[in-house]
Amino acid sequence: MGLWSSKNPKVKQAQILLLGLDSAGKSTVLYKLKLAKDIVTTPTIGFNVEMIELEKRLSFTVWDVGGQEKMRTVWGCYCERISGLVYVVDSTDKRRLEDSRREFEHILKNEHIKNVPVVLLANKQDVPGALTAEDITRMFKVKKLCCDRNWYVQPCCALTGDGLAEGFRKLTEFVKSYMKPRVDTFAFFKQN
Ligand SMILES: Nc1nc2c(ncn2[C@@H]2O[C@H](COP(=O)(O)OP(=O)(O)O)[C@@H](O)[C@H]2O)c(=O)[nH]1
Ligand SMILES: [Mg+2]
Repeated sequence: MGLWSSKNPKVKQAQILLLGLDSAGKSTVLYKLKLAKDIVTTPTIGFNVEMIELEKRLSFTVWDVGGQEKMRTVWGCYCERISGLVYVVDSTDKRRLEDSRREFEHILKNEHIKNVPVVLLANKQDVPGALTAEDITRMFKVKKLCCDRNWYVQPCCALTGDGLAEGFRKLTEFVKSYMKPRVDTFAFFKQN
């Protein structure tokens, strides 16, 4: 669900959930977007949260929740009030691809994120032999799993930032259309 920012009513705020297995590159994505520079990440214990303004009237609060096995059990707790899901896949980690796919399928079943738009980031495209975005789309059965929502699979390299702007541009477009009817409903209740 979208919320109005208390600081400036003209700036809409959307909660974005950033998920994926540990070491997929979530924190690298977050800090590349936030700081536009390389940082050395350490495994995320718990979560990181950052506000990111990619355009003037829309601000994202991005929740980067740890991807270790024990943290995956609490992913569902972060799903309330989410307007967008970014799921990061390590396109080189073929051994754990099925684990990642299973977790992806599981999180999509959470009732709070029904219809919430999804951008999958096929990360680590700089590594030779990485699976392509098309491979990931097929292997994750994205068309089938996301038939009830807007979705997009973006190849990227979080280290250099290649592909991140495109992926988050798509997310912005989806989030705007996801929030619109909810904002209209809110306005209706205020008037009546
Ligand atoms: N080659 C390569 N390594 C990456 C990329 N993105 C992240 N990494 C590395 O993958 C490791 C895990 O990244 P991190 O962001 O901590 O993953 P997280 O556990 O999902 O938050 C780190 O050593 C990163 O430098 C990428 O696009 N290409
Ligand atoms: Mg992390």
